[in-house]
Amino acid sequence: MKKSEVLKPPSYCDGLMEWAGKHVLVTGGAGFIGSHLSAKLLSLGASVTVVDDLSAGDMGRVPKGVELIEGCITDTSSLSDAIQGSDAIFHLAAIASVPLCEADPAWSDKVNLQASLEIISSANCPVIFASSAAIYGEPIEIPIAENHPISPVGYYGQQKATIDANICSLDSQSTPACALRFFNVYGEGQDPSSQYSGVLSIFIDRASTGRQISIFGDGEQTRDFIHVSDVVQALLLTGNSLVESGVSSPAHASAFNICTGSPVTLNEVVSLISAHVEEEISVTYEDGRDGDIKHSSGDPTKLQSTFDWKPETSLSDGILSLFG
Ligand code: UD2
Repeated sequence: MKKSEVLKPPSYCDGLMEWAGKHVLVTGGAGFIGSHLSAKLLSLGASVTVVDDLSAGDMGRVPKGVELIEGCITDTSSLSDAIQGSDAIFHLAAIASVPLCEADPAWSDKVNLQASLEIISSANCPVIFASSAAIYGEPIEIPIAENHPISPVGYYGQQKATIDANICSLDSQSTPACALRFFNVYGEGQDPSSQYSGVLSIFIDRASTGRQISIFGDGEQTRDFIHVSDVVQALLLTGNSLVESGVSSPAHASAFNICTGSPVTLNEVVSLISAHVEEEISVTYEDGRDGDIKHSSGDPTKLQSTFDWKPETSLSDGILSLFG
């Protein structure tokens, strides 16, 4: 099959039935996205192993029935059995906090860069890598398509960009792999406790407990919020294609934006949230955050046209579910 041909998921079970009986390794599986993915894989009949050092993940989020290897991905020797015994690896583990990477670039280099390279090179099964919209930096064109220049600001984005580029340059002799460039992922289980948590989880947590919301800047910055269930679906569709077709998959050596293409401003987010709280939300406007990108809006066409994926959860439904 040529890369340009549309790959429709089988109609019998939204393209996901193939996971039954497969051994799947999820790095970072105790984290926000990884725990949703692990639960879904388990429900599809996969045998799931999670590796997580619980530095940001939470053991309580690892679903029952999943094997947990508690340790850091930098300890690749103790991971080798899990890597070699897998039919697919979803590599989500990372120091996901931009400021933490800035504070300790040597450590984030080890975790986000060196360990990722090691996992990809030692795997003998497909690897689906969690890349990030951070690799684009301040966009020069909106919406951002995958061929937008790569110009990350800071270590986190640079490290993600290096792995992403490494995957995109793989050839037909290499491990099947793809990079999914996540935009602003939100949903149940996202920790609101730090100022660098996802803005939606912070705003909902504060608004629902009658506390003030701080907007950094004028609130007119835009973000492309994507619900975690749509992210999981994208991971499974691309992973499934790599497992089925290996290096012939249209996902191999390719990167895909994971976004909705429908950005909203933070002021609009506050207005959507206000529909679910009785009292008026108290909002203060503070200085903009250093290094903040003004507009972030992705173009999801490539994933849509290659895998017939589309985001199913609108922002208003996603926010509603967080109040449920
Ligand atoms: C996201 C990713 C980050 C990196 C970056 C790349 C998250 C949580 N972070 O950062 O890892 O990939 O994209 O561009 O997905 N804000 C407020 N008030 C608050 C908290 C945030 O106004 O209490 C603003 C913040 O200044 C920013 C917007 O909300 O303008 C979104 O902030 P974020 O931290 O949720 O995500 P972002 O896009 O900065």
